Amino acid sequence: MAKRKVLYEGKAKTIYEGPEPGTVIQYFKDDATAFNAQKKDVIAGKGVLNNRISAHIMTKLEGIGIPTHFMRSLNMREQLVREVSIVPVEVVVRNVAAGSLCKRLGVTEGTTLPQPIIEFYYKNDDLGDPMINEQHIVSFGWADPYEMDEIVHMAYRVNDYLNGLFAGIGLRLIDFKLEFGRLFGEYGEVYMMLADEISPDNCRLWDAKTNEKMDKDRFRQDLGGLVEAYQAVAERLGLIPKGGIISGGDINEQLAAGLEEIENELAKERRLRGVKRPSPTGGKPRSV
Ligand code: ADP
Ligand code: AIR
Ligand code: ASP
Repeated sequence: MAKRKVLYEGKAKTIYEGPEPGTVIQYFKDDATAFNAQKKDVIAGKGVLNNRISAHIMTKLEGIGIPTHFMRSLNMREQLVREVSIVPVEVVVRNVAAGSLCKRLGVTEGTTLPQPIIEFYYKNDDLGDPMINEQHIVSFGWADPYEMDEIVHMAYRVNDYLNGLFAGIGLRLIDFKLEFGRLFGEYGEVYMMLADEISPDNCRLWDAKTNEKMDKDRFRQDLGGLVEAYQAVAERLGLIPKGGIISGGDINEQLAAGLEEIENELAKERRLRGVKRPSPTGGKPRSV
């Protein structure tokens, strides 16, 4: 097979040139990083689980009308996605206080927030992803007020939907991070869509009964058992058989490979729909 061109080597994923113009391949690595890559490790099987979980969640979100970059699963570690121009803003939605919110404001971890809180961070590793607000985003041209309206609207919808999805499998959605990207249409029109991944690498998920952490905090806080926790999430979502597909760092490749078809059956429908999407809302921009 011809060697594929690497377009971008990230901390947790590699982006390869896709088979057709306008597409790229997301390859999920086993690398885990935290605190702006000051802490690093390789955790066998993490990439396989995140690939599957993210494919599933993106498919579900498409199903409720949220445009996403996801097209279809290719194999255990890869998915075909639409190539987008990433908005350099990390959108964090919080339901319960944890992580940097607690550090910054002295709030006790686990405090339920009276309403979901949206935060923005400038996606820039050299600067350590500093927190920003909508005025920074608009002033520096990272997104315009109409796009911010769309982004905020989608972020709330994703939060509502995912809260229900996870509650249904005994998990509390504490917080999560989203990335959005622009797809340029034939006539210069712009479609804003959800990109990157949604997985326990960028969501905090606690067991509803025990409050056990089932996300990347297991790595950040040296709690151990990361793959077991991610497997339990995938298992509860019905994506892998009971007992899991990874044990002692070994991946049951045959079992893992056979699972792709589930997502792809759903993806067929999506391919028919193509990239044409309703044009962005023409509503008034939010005052910023
Ligand atoms: P990081 O850049 O923080 O190291 P990753 O290792 O997850 O993160 O790398 C994946 C990169 O690909 C991210 O920078 C993300 O913004 C970018 N990306 C995600 N989805 C798409 C897409 N559909 N098209 C182009 N780039 C994307
Ligand atoms: N996140 C933010 N930057 C990278 C990631 N993965 C996610 C975390 C957490 C949420 O955003 O995984 O779910 C908030 O992170 P923090 O560190 O600001 O509390
Ligand atoms: N992945 C990011 C990093 O490497 C942030 C994090 O998840 O903590 O720093």
